[in-house]
Amino acid sequence: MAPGHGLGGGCAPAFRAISPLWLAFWALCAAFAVQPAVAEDGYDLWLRYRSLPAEQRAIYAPATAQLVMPASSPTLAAAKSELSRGLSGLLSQTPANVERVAAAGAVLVGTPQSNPQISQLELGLKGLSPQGYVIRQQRVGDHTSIVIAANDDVGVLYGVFHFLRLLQTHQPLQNLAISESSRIQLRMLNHWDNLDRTVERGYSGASLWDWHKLPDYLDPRYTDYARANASIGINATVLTNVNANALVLTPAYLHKAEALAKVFRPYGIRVFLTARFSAPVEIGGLKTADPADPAVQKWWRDKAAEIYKIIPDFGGLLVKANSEGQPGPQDYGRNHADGANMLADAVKPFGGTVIWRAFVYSHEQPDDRAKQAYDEFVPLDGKFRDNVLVQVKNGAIDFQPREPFHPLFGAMPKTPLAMEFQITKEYLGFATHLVYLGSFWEEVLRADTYRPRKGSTIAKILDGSVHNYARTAIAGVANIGSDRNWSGSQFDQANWYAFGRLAWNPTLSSKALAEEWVRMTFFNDPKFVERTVGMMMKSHEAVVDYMNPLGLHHVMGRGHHYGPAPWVEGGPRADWTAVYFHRADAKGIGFDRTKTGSNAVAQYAAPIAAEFGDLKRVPEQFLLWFHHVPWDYRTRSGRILWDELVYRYTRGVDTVREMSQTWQGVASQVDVERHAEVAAFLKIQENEAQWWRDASIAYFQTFSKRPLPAGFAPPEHSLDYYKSLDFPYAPGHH
Ligand code: GCW
Repeated sequence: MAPGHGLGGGCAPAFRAISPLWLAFWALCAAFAVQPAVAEDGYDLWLRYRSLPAEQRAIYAPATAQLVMPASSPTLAAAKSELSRGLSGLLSQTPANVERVAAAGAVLVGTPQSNPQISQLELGLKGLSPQGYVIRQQRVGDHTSIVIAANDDVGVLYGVFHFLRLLQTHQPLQNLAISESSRIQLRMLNHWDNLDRTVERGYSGASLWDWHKLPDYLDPRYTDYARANASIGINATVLTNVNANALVLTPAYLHKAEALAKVFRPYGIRVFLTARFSAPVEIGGLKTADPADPAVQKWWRDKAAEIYKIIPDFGGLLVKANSEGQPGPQDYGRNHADGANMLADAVKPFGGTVIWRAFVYSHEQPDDRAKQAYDEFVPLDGKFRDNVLVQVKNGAIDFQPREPFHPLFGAMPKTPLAMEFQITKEYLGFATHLVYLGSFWEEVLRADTYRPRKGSTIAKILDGSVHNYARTAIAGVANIGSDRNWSGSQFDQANWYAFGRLAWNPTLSSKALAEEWVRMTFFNDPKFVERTVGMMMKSHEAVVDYMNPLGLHHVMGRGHHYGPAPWVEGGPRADWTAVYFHRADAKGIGFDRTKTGSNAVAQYAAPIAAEFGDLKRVPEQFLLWFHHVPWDYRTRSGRILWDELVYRYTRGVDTVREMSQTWQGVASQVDVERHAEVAAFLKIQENEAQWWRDASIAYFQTFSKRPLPAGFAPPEHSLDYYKSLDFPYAPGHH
């Protein structure tokens, strides 16, 4: 039986069609006590150290027979235990510990301080970033050894994970000469986890943080969470929701956070918390939270001192202020810089950072919501303290299936800007739609802002090279919860994985990352990898097609954001409706953001503004994002707009169907448990893609008044039917 495969995966697939034979074969397997492998529920993530095929073991085992790795710190001990765990799982051997390199086949691991052998080698450690590392195969004395070395212990841990990845993905060890430096300093997860263990926009169970049992009970999952994050280079975690609860800053909760920080520390992960701007009133007994008030400033200074006494390496505070009802400095006539700077001054003596979110749109502001963050923040450039970062979502609206990059990137040269991606799939079908986000993030990271000149990609802005930012950061809104598979679905693990790897190096290829992940998480067979990665790589385009083709956006169900609802109108504010964004009428559809409309295009650098603002040149994927286009407008395919919309909606559904078939086709190469879960979810996705297509077509047809192009099936139900669907208990909505 293939290693790591359940019984169903191991028995010959050809028999499956012929059921009596299949049954007989199965019985035979059972009779010979072929044990199903450990239940494959996805818990192990990509750190799945199942025994490698004999061929690989024959290569790797001799090369790793001995381990020279003093473990003089908790981080080195964690690294050593991971290496032993990995090697014993992958190679069924635990290397012997040796003091000196006694024979061929040694792995030397450590820093020059922790391992005397490393201090004697010329390894090129000087040029590494903090937490960077090298992995080399080289002569040490008379022997060829593998050296995993770094300047700091966390770098060693990262090097160990990288080395294990090489084995997991069957890479050659000959002449290894890897030198890895991170491009971005703070690589963080943002948990939108509440103190009652609900998770805002969470689709993978309850919060991992069991606040009630903390600090005394430490769920072993906390350690596995830290291992998984360290394996992809994540070095910071914000434990709590940006829609913050001030209670997390009270002593009882700070001690709970301390307990988590202790678990994470050896893995190089620093803990951050969210700060509710009105905390001085809510838990401090003050009458105001005005940042200009000395008593308020003192309260935050004292609070910072208290936090750092409990958690000495506390990372800092993440703040959502004056956005969607959260309190903030504007409540007192102050601006975002006033608010951020007050907190920055409080944490500064302790080396803390304030991360201030730019996801703001005012309550009164009647202007295009897409313009508001830029309008509020650009005038504040240069006004923030040097320990403040401004965190900007990838697009100007809100994590839509596809958005053009946020115009703030490149527009604040004197303020370090951090990226906020959303790993949890709030607008992408939740956990049951297979959508690999790596390709979308790559699209955003490679986008050229032209600020101040051509070649200033988002990746280069984030890594600080364009504007010489002293601080750099990237955040992903986590998709992790208490579900056994962590992320709500097997394939959603790939998004956590790709986020971490891109945070380490935003120029990596999303396809290469998908390949790594598939090999580690499932199986190394080249055909399997090709098919599975192929399915992942078309998944983002598919969801855009069936939900939001041609630049449509914000047409989902109200509140919970589940399913199509382009008819949403009315309610508390226009920019929480769908009609505000698609603007369909008898003439056409789309939001005019050119000079004849809201002129949001003008927030981009001139060459981009010219491209997006020109109906003839705008990339078609953003057509209706920037233009209101007549129904009979001829698109690049030659089809008129209405037909093109129908074509794309339909193509999205067809792609999901193909994905489902691909997955059926690899059934024999995947353990039954995970295969069945993915297959069932793909079926849900196929039905929901059809629903998105049909409901959208039924609705927009009431404006276009055009027939469907020949050969395209009409919606299955009436528009009234789709409108009548109601989901009061859709997950993730609090
Ligand atoms: O995407 C929207 C979500 C809110 C979220 C907000 C934000 C945390 O619907 O649930 O609140 O963005 O990013 O602040």
